[in-house]
Amino acid sequence: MKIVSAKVFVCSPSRNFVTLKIETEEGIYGIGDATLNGRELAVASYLEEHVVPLLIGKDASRIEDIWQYLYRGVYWRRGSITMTAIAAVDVALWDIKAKQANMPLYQLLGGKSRDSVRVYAHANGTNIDHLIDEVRQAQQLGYSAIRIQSGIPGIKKTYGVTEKGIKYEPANASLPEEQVWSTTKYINHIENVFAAIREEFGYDLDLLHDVHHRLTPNEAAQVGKILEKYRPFWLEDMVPAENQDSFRLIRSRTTAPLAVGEVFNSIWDCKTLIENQLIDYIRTTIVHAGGITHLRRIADLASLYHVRTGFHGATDLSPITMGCALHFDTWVPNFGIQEHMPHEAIVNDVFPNDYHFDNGYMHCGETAGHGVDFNEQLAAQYPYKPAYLPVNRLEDGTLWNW
Ligand code: GCO
Ligand code: MG
Repeated sequence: MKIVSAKVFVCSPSRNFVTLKIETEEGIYGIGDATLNGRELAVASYLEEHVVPLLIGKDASRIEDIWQYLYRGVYWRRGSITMTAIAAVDVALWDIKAKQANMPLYQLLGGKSRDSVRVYAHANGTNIDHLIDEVRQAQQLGYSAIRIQSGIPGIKKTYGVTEKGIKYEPANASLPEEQVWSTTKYINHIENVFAAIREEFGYDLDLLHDVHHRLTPNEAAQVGKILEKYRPFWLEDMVPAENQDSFRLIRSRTTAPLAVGEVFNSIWDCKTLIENQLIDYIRTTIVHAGGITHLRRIADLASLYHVRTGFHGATDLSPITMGCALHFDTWVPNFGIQEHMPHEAIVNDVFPNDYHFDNGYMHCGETAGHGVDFNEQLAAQYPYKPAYLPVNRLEDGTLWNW
């Protein structure tokens, strides 16, 4: 199973994606996602300049050894660029191994632990009435878990709230858009949002909410205390988590379940949080945290401490990551929930896949491999476009977390 070629593709069918294709002497190929929103070309260049030359001639079946070679063997460890590049290689190699075994990926991981994967939808309202409509629409599609985000009076643009009907995350052409944040306005409003949704829909629906790293630990504890009576399924990214100890303060003051980790890239980013049972859900993804090989270690560590998975699944992760996540979710014993934000039709044309949604659940397919392919010819019609996520400032102009 000698690797004879590894190629990197950057395309933009409605948004940017970086894709790695590894081919073996036997003609079996594997596909990996290497997309890091707003920093796409850094990963593409890391792969092209520093990883592809090391892969040629290596045995594609030695997934673990290649992982260690790219992690330990590089001296400069971790970081989102490195770990995304490693993930792309790892996923492509798992794809090859599963194709060689003529099995869907979940079989190689250990087989099914469940029949289908529960996913949560996004309901984004410019105001509470609009949010109620969005929640109702999601409920009608069969979702029983819905993330609720609402515009905040007095704040022009709020994270997660896009124009009506547009589900995908903003990544602006040209330079980053600057937005304004007020914690006071948010805290004054968020209880109204939960109260209104509970009043309208009752308590059968699981409600999730993403604070997107905006609060201090003490503010997060206040929000947890305010919202816990509305029984959220989780409160996500209440604070930035570089300082994992921040969660001790939040945890000691509220029973609201906590989710974190979409920006983590290694087991070291979540070790303290998991070992001290400071969180309930770990959101670290295959694409940004070293692939299946590394995420499996994180999930196993988490399982010792009653922490469940709740993988990031926004549309800036390509269908390759979604396909792999669904195989992983189908196997992983300590599964919690999976984020679902459907890709646009053109994205599914560029990345033909065999997974499907049905009534609040997703199902991975039975195709050998991870079940997602890449249409190079079609992708070539959508060249890369520079795009950035917004940045945030406080009302006095201080740069804040977006
Ligand atoms: C989520 C995330 C995303 C991120 C996006 C950044 O919970 O889905 O917060 O929406 O903002 O992935 O590129
Ligand atoms: Mg999030």
